[in-house]
Amino acid sequence: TQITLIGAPTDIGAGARGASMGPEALRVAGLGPVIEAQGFQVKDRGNVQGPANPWLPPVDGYRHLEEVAAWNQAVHDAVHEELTLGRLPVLLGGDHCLGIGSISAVARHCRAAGKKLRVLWLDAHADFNTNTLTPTGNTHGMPVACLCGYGPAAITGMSGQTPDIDPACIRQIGIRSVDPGEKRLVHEAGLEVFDMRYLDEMGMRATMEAALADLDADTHLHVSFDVDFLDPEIAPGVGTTVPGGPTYREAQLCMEMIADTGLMRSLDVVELNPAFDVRNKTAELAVDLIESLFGKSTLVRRGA
Ligand code: DIR
Ligand code: MN
Ligand code: MN
Ligand code: MN
Repeated sequence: TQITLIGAPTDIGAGARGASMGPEALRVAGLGPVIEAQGFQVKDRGNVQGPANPWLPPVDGYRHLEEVAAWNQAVHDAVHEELTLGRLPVLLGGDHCLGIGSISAVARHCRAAGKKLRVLWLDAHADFNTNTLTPTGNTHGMPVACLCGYGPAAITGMSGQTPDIDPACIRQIGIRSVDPGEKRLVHEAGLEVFDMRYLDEMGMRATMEAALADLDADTHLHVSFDVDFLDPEIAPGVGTTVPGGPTYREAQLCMEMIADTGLMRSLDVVELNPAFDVRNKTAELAVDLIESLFGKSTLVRRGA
């Protein structure tokens, strides 16, 4: 498999400025060479372009909807092109609103190729807000809802069909911050959420076994990795920290179990915010975890 890095330097959907510096911080932390060292060919196609962040208050419950749509279209086009060429796209965000463009492209590709889709959403947040439920108007809190058909026309149905994905294909892991209205909609849509309480009670191994159950060779596995998934003690470089996330070892196990499936075909790395980081350590941690996601393990392991 060839890997393509796609930068999307924007914080258009976020509540703090600075995620626009994420792609370069990941490159500086050595992302390309680290994936290459796992035996892959890596191409960095540089950054997609989009409008500046006007930093305005919400209109009709959305901040910067027009600009958010433009960034997502650029991401959608780039991700879809790489999938069509048979490559594995790695989206370097940028904030998590870009999951709309990325995953709608994956959904479009899977539909055309007759492949099943499983989306792993690693995040502190459910990202299932709508313009009426959101406390902030920030679209990085809305991508999962938009992909499931709860959103404005500009950023729903980008795959050519609404909803872009069936909520049943999503597994959310690490969730510990859900707004009150958002919580109702999560239950109504029937999202499968492995929240931090589930992780505390069952452990990361049983959680990942459940989240990765019923995959087959025909499944396209997409991983959407919001860096705020990680505990802020180890990953301070994000705009919206929530205490009580997975530890370093738990996160490593999560990534290694995904790698063991051999089914990951696309990846988002989002919400890294160098303005909040300490000597780029969160970027370095993200790269270390991505190394495991692409198959690095301490020793050769047999069986499952
Ligand atoms: C919050 C924060 N639920 C919102 N969401 C974040 O603004 O909708 N998502 N930070 O990653
Ligand atoms: Mn998120
Ligand atoms: Mn988050
Ligand atoms: Mn590693």
